[in-house]
Amino acid sequence: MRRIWVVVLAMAAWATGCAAGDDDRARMLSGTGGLAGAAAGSTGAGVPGGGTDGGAAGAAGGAAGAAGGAAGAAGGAAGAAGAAGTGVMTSARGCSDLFDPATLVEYAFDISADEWAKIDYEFRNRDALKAAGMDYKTYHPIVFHAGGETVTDAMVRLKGDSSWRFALMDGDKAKMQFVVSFEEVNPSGKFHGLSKIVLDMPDNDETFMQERLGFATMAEIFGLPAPCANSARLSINGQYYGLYVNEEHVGGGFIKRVFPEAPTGDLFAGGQDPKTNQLAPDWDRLDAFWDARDAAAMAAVVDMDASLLEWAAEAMLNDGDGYWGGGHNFYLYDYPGRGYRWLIDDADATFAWLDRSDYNAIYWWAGRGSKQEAGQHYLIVMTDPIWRARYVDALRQQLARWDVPRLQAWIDAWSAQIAGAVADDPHRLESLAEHAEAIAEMRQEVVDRAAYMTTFLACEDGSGDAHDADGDGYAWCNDCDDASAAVNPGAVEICGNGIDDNCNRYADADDPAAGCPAAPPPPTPPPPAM
Ligand SMILES: [Ca+2]
Ligand SMILES: [Ca+2]
Ligand SMILES: [Ca+2]
Ligand SMILES: [Ca+2]
Repeated sequence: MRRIWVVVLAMAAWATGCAAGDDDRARMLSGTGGLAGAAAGSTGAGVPGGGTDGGAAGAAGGAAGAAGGAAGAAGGAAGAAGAAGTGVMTSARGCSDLFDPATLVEYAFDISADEWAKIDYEFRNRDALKAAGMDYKTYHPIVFHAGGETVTDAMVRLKGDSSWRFALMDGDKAKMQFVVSFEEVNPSGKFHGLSKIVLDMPDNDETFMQERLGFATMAEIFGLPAPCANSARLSINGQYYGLYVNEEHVGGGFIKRVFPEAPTGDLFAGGQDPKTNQLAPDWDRLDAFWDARDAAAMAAVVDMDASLLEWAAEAMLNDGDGYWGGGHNFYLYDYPGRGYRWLIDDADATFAWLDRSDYNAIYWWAGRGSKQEAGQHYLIVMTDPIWRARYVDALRQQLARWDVPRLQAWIDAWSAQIAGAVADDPHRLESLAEHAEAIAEMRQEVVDRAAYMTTFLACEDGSGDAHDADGDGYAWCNDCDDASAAVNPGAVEICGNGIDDNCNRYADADDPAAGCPAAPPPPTPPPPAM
């Protein structure tokens, strides 16, 4: 139930943009939290044994402890990284052994009271710092432990965006999310082959593994690039702080792993912020990407086939907060010789997160009550008959890859693996009964989303139910509102009726193709009394 609450909050936050209300601001500025405490060395005891994932990485188990050894040579010198072994790579996907799915990783930070106070201040005053133009994600020194290994020159910073804002509403359950870096002090520093580790856990993931399952599905079910991930318990100054999805950072190292044959292209977060070739990305090419207004212009710079398979995979995940279902949260990689392709960014709003398995695979916004945008390039494809048909074909290909037993085996193994860490998590918001219910819903969604997509595709090719309830000539699968004959993808946008008449996500003046006059600006409020 709380998930619905969060969706409502998300809509409210979207509607007000970055301008938090006074109440929000006051709350976010309130005090600093506890936890400074003793700087004792730590790492919790016992690593609960993991189930197997049934996937390729199972063989990795046990390799981590061996550090040093033969594999260490592969990574070269890792600077002042203490006793850590480096360069250990396992799994068919080339994931670091730190992401072995059969292991529940144990991390610990030792951080001084002074540095903890600073990071806590940043956490609680994010919006104020941002508004003042100050960096609210600065790095702080820690001593980092992973199992029995120690890194003395690691740094940590906060991470998150909307998930951070929501966490601030959680009172003493507010959980920080982190990026751990091994390359701030020593630019070539690495730990188990990684320059950074991301610890992700938004407060609306009652399963504690949406992102982990989403990334694994993208990579191992669909064969698409996605960060390696498993789960990790984090202790801070000797106290258990919480459970996270332990995941690979997306940057140059990620690109080298997923595209070893073509690692030199530009990578942009959100299609804007360069993450590789940062000094000299091809801005002209990126301009051509954003200037595209039709499929021909788009296809001139985009790897269309790879991109459609990515979107179709996100549609299978029922991703409520990615590119397919929200127009944002994506990486764009300019694959040399093939063009831009979308890559998944976060996957923590997937599977049963939306509480409904039957959101339309094309008109995902229909009935969702969401303010999420539809992407410019997505709409180009969906309004072009040829490319739209190829997107539907991509859906067919991805549905054929869906593997219910394998996905459910992952859910079963991983939920058992993390059960103790969930129960003990001092920042857990939901009850254990709610957690169990969310896991059950996730398990069921694996079945239900595939069933929906099967029905959808049978409507698309006319082999199944293709009813047209409103009789406007567009079957339910091709109609954003099958209860209104005036609304369909062949209609003309009517200005001023508040309705997206032509099914391109935007109504009236918000529809760039409609030419409607802009709505008058809201009246200016009177100046405050002096
Ligand atoms: Ca219809
Ligand atoms: Ca209709
Ligand atoms: Ca309209
Ligand atoms: Ca419209």
